Amino acid sequence: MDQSILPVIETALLKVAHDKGFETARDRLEAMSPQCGFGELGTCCRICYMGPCRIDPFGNGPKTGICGLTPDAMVARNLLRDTVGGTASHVGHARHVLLTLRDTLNGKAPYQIKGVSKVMALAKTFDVPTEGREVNDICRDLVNIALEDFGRQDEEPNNWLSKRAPQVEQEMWKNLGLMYSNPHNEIETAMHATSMGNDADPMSMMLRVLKMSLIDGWTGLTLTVDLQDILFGVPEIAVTEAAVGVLEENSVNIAAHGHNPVLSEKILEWAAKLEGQARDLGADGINVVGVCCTGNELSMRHGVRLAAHNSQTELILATGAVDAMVVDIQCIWPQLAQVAKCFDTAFITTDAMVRIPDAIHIPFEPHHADDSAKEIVLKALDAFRRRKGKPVDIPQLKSQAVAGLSVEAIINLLSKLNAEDPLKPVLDNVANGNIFGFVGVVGCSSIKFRDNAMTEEMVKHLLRQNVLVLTTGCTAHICAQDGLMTSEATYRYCGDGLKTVLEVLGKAAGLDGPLPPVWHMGACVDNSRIVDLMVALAERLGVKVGQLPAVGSAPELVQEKAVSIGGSFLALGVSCHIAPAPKILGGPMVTQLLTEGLQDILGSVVRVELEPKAAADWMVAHIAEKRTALGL
Ligand code: BF8
Repeated sequence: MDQSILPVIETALLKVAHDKGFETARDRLEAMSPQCGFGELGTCCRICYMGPCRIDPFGNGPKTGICGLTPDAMVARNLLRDTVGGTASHVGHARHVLLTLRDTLNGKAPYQIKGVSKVMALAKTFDVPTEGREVNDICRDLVNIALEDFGRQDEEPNNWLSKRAPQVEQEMWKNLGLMYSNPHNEIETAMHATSMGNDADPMSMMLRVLKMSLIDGWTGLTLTVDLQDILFGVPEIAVTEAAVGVLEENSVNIAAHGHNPVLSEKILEWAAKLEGQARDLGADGINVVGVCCTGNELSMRHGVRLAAHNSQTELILATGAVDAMVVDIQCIWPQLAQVAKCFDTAFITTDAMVRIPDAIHIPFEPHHADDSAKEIVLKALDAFRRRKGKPVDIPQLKSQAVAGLSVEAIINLLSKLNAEDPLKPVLDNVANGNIFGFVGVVGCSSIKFRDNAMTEEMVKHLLRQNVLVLTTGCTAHICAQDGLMTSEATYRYCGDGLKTVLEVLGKAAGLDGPLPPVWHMGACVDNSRIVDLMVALAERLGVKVGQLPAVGSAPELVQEKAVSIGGSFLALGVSCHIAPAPKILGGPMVTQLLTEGLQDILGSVVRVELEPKAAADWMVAHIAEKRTALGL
C-alpha cells in the first residue's frame, strides 16, 4: 500500500498559506494560464527590435522571423541561450569557490582545508607532486591549474576537462569539435553567436549547446565540487530529517537557501558560536535548516535537516516560524521578500548580484566572512526576540533521510564487501539483474508537476523494477520528504533483487536495516558525483559511460541550469527523460535531432513523458536495451 507522506505535507503547507490569505505560486500560475504557446514551442524571438517575432508552426502565418530566421534556428538559438544561462551560473559558482580557496591559502579568507584526501586524489589526477610537500603547497598547485583554465587564450584544452573527463569520450568530443579551452570565452562566443545577425544554422547552434553543456559539466559542476570538497570536506553517510516539521517553534530558525557553501558553512559555524546568546533570549537554541541546494550541501556534510525544496520556499515562510532566511545565489524567488515582510522574518540577501526589493542586504564576501556571518545570525536572534510568544503554524510532518552518499562514501562502504575491488559487488549485481540499472533523478521541483507527484511516483515505479535511484537537487528534497531515503522504503517499494543488494549494503554500513533505495548525492553541482560514479563503473567494466544501463531524468524541470546539466549527460551518451517538454517543439529539425538523431552522434536521446508511470516505463525499456547490448 502506498503511504506517501509528501502530498500530506504539501497540502498542509498550502493550507497554512491560504488560511493566512497568501497567494502562492499555484495561484499565480493559474492567473497566468494558458501560458504563451509561442514561448512553449520556442518559436518566439525577442532578440532584436524589429521583433518580437513569433511563428505558429501549425498555422498559416509567417514562416520565418522578420530577418528571415527559420523556426529551427529560432528554437536552437533560444535553447543555446538557456544553456548559457545555466552554465554561466555554475561557472560563476566555480570561480567564486576557486577564489575563496586561493584566498584561504594566502591567509586572506577564514576557511580551512578540510578535505585533505581530496587534495591528494586530485594531485594524482593532475600529476602534482606530493612527496614531502605540505598539503597547502600541493593545493596551491591545484589552484594554479584551475586558474589557468579561466585565463588562457591559447585554445589548449581546458585542464579540468582533459584530466577529469573520461578519455574515450574525449575522443568523441574532439571529433565533434566540442572540446573547450576557457569557459568564459565560450560563454562570450555563444552570446555573440546568438545576437542578431550571426549564427543562423540550427545544427551549428546545437553543437554549441552540447559544447556549453560540457563546460557546465566539467567546469561548472566537477571543478566546483572538487574544490568544495577540498575546503569543506568530502561528505560521509549521515542521517537527517526532511520537511517543514524540522522547524521548531521555540528555537531561532535560520533557513539557509541558495547554493554556495562558502556562505552556509559560515552561517552554521556562527550559529553554533552564538547558541548561548539564543538561550539567553529564551530560545531552545539555534536551528539551522536547509533549503534547496544549500540545504543539500549542509545535509551532505553535516546532517543539517532539510526544510523545503524550491516550490515550498514561500510556503515555509508562511508558517511564521522562520526567523531568518539567508540566501546567496540562484533559484531565489523575489516573492520571498514579500512573504517575509508579513512576519518578523529577516529575509537577507548577501550577494551583490542578487538584490531583491524589500530584502535586508548584508554583503557577504569571503575576506570578511566571519563578520558578515555573525551579523546575519544576530539578525535572526533579533527576529526571534520579536516573534517570541506569537503563534506559529508548523505542520508537524517530517521524514527521516540518509544523506552524504559521495562517491568516496559509496566506495568506502563497498570496500567492506570487497577491499581489493570495491565496484565488483555492484557490477556482479548488475550482471545478475538484482540491480537492473541506474537512474540519476535530478533537477527541480515544479508546481506544474506537484499535483501528480511526478518525481516520487516515478521513482517508486523504478524501484519496483529494481532500478537504483541516485538523486540531487530539489528532487533529492522530494525523495527525502517522501520517506524514500529510509530503510523502510527499501522494504516497501523495491523489487526483490534490489532489496537483497540493499540489505547487504545496509549491514555493511552498520544501519539497523537495508540501505535506502534512493541515494542522496547532494546539490545540483553534485551531479558531477553521479557522473564520477558512472565513469568509475564504466572504466571498471571497460565500456563507455553511454553503454551502461543508466538514464538521466529531470522530471520537474524549472531552471536553465537543469537544461545544461541534461546536456552534459547527453554528451556522455546518457539518454535523458525530461518533463515538461523543452521549448523546442516548434523546430522540427531540432526536435528530431534531440529525440532521435543524437543517437547516431552521441548514443543518447531525449524523451518527454509527463506521467510518472510512462516516464519510468520508458526508462526501464531503455535500460533493458542497454543491458541487451552488453549481453546481460
Ligand atoms: O541547483 S534543483 S530549483 S535549487 S536549479 Fe534550483 Fe532546480 Fe532546485 Fe539548486 Ni538545481
